[in-house]
Amino acid sequence: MTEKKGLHELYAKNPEQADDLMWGRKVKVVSRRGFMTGSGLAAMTAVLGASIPFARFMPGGLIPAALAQSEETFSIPGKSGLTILNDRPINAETPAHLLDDPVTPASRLFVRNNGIPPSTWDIDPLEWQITIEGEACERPQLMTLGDIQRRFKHHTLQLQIECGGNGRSEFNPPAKGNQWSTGAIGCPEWTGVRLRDILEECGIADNAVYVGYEAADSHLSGDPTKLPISRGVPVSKALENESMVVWAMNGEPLPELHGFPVRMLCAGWPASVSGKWLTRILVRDRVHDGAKMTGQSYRVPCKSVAPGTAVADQDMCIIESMPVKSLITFPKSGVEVSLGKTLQLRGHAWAGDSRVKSMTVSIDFGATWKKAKLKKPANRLAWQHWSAKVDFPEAGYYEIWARAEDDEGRAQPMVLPGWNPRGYLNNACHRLAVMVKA
Ligand SMILES: Nc1nc2c(c(=O)[nH]1)N[C@H]1C(S)=C(S)[C@@H](COP(=O)(O)O)O[C@H]1N2
Ligand SMILES: [Mo]
Repeated sequence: MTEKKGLHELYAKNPEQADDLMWGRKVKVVSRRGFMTGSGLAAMTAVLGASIPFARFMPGGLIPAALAQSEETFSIPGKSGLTILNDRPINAETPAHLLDDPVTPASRLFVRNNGIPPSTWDIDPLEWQITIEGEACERPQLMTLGDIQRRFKHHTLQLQIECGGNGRSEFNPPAKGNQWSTGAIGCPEWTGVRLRDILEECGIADNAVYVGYEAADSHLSGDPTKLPISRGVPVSKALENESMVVWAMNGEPLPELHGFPVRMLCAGWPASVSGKWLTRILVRDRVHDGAKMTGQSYRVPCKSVAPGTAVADQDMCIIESMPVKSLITFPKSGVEVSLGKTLQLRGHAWAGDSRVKSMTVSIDFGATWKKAKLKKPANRLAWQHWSAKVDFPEAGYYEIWARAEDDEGRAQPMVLPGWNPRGYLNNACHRLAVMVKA
């Protein structure tokens, strides 16, 4: 991650917590013996690029001087090149050119935490417990992750997750919250079971309306009676083939920051519905009213408003499907091209619950558009890859604009879409700067 200040703040506030976040599952090892051992040490060694002969004397919560004093880009183990937006809780996004992979590797997936993640270094993932209950659950049950893996059919799907606030930084007047630019999106491959299979086992009563989650992370205030986030989806979305309870990402156990050992995944909707560190599934007889379901969270004005308008809670509607959007992931913005050379472009496009029907690019600020090649998704709710070639008529500064259109004829706006108080759903065209040299 690129921000050094973030690292120091993180350690100043809570060194042991920082160790846990930075180096993984070792915090309990540190507090018992006071020194670095185990996988945390392995992570630190990997980052330093050398073994630490006296690691047994190295106190927990110490920022290695090589990192603390270096002016070089610092990276959290398991993450590469992300930009830190906040360090308590940890929020980090991925620059567009680092999202070029067809399937997003763990090292390049954005992190969005609303609270403090649980310490899961010493758990047996198969013994992790999830209760399924709620007013509209006919046979409440407790299942371990082991039970879930044994009892239900496994599925592997590539599914996009995008934070509802992705693109927030461009809104004016600005909206509070993490100032995401374009990097709170990714599309890894997930393995787990269908949420529907679990719900059917438990019995969904006729009066079921919503399926909510609760999780093991803790509230920033430290108040144990408060949850940082507990959201959900209508039953119809929960029952879709692609709504899953997953334990693996790209064939590996979920990384800790992404919900180890198990999370929900309801792709195409704000990723806040995809609860990490899942402990409870609630079949509700009403719209779920957990933390960040009510008020103005993950809601936009039901009717569009002028920028800066204050909107009453009862006039705010829950965000469902995310809008059509795309990214140019190659080349990196700011690229220099020699006049006469064709520039190859590529990226991804996605459209919430819908499919992307066409992809176009412009080199003249949207005056004319050229069709890009667009691939089919790996499966429903996976992003689609596109590519295009462009030529430039003369030397100078250009912008490439990329615009996707979904199968219901909705295209990305060229400028900012509807302003809303919390700054959600910015799906404006991605722009890339190009300098053409004679
Ligand atoms: N338990 C829990 N689940 C959570 C969150 C959280 O803070 N706690 N954040 C949500 C939000 S707002 C987003 S955008 C996604 C981010 O997923 P990622 O960190 O794996 O990229 O997780 C969602 N699930
Ligand atoms: Mo989010």
